[in-house]
Amino acid sequence: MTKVDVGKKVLSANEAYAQKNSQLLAQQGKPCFNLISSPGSGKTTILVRTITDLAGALRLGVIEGDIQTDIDAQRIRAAHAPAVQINTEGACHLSATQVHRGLTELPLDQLDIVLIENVGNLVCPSAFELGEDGKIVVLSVAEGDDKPAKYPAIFAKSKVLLVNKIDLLQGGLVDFDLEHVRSEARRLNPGIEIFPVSARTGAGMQNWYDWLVAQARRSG
Ligand SMILES: Nc1nc2c(ncn2[C@@H]2O[C@H](COP(=O)(O)OP(=O)(O)OP(=O)(O)O)[C@@H](O)[C@H]2O)c(=O)[nH]1
Ligand SMILES: [Mg+2]
Repeated sequence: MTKVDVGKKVLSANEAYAQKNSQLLAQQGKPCFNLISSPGSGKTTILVRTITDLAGALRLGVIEGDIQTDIDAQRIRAAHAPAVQINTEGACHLSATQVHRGLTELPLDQLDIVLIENVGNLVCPSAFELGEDGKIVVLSVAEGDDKPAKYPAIFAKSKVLLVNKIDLLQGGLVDFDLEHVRSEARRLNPGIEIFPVSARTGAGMQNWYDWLVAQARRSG
């Protein structure tokens, strides 16, 4: 009986498209980052504030991944940036094939940088390369400071950790030890950049903007 390694084949198809995406982005000189987090950590709020605050300085385009609805793409378009919504219809992560479609639908020649908001999930998206230049993990303080230890893969693979909702730390509304998260994330990934931010108040966001602008300059 012939054995078919289905798992390997699926992964290979994804890898082939990831390579295509990476080549397309390199040809066009556009950096691309993949935002990954649990549902509700604030990915779309961060993107909307970033688009608004960097208007005139950096042109962002967004590929939105959700199981259903185009709510997030609508929020991006309301901030006056182009967005392509992809519905995975149940899948817990975006595939490189879906991202390829997103890249062909975005007006790449009018953009400085492409950001992908992956499906809200701290586990599956970390296993699928999309052809991006790097992953960005978002952890909100309401989720607890044990998350790097419990979900190490995404913290180990990401270029940047955005610790969001730091406004909630005031008044002791949540128990969250930022220094513990810093040391755990650095234990898993010594090179990771860590930016504590509040997409609600804007606190700390300038550090993230400086990093993003530097990535675009490097590619431009
Ligand atoms: N207090 C506070 N709330 C925030 C902050 N950022 C986002 N939120 C709130 O958190 C909730 C979820 O935010 P979203 O931006 O939709 O989160 P998301 O990660 O895009 O969610 P999914 O796309 O469903 O995975 C919303 O009610 C936001 O207003 C923040 O910095 N501080
Ligand atoms: Mg979202």
